[in-house]
Amino acid sequence: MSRIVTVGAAQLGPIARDEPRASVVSRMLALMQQAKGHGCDIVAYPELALTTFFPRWHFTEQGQIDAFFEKEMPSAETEPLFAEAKRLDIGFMLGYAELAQEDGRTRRFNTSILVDKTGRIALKYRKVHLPGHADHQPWRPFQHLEKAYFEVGNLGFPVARAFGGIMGMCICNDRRWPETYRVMGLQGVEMILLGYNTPLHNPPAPEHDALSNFHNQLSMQAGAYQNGTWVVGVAKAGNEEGVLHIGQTQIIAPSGETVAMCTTLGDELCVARCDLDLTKSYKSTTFNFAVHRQPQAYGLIVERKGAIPPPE
Ligand code: CDT
Repeated sequence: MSRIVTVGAAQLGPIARDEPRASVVSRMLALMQQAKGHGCDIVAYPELALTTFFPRWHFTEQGQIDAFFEKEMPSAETEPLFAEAKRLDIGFMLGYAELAQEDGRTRRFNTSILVDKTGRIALKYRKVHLPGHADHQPWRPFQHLEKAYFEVGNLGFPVARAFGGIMGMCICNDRRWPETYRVMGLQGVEMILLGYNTPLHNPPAPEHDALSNFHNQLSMQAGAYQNGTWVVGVAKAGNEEGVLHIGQTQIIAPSGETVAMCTTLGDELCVARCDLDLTKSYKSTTFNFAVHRQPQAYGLIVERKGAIPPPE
């Protein structure tokens, strides 16, 4: 048996602060058309795909921040993505900054949506693991103010039946956390789509810089293997407003092996025919959770308050 979903991972090169959304959308449409040419069922874009990675700057005016957010989806500017995808009979995953009116107040999330081939939003996810800091830290060469500009996502890690399988999403820093994959793994996820903006330089820990690409691989390949799922990681890459970002957009099989990877730091598509049935041999043997997981024997140290003594 095989259940093939052909995926195009659509890496974007840098987006300038003053690049209009219409220009970014036309770059994305070009990649979507390429993906269709390769027979893709889905094209996946990076985190915050419509604008530059704005949390690198400290803004004091809320209006300046909100200019990077989408108040509706689709909007006049993003509708061409929905229209072209429907015309081409292709689905897509899109990351964007979401401004929502919810619980009687304005809320801001780092969000991604999975749109099926009919143009319906089949799944929505709001980033849980927000990296960086909430206060302006002038000592840094660039800021990482996600904790100031976004709330922690309030949707959990949902999965949905779409494209003939069980699909999930996460966003950037989420990929470094085993909980991300395991929560979806426990729901039977077969493909996780994720976008990222990862600076090569980590100001609080420059000793990690030389390992940025390795840590990217390590996290996603481990997440795929340990949960028997496909993982599709899509970068916004290159030198964006003076900050270098890693590329390595890639598609990873449930074996943990990378089967396709971009080789540039610009707009580039890599494609793989992903057989969702390849998840089965992992989910039914080594990582058969029902048989081998021992949750009753975990919980203890991490959940018992005070189990880890404070430092002397
Ligand atoms: N966008 C985002 O989440 N970036 C973070 C930077 C963290 S620095 C280690 C990431 O995890 O790639």
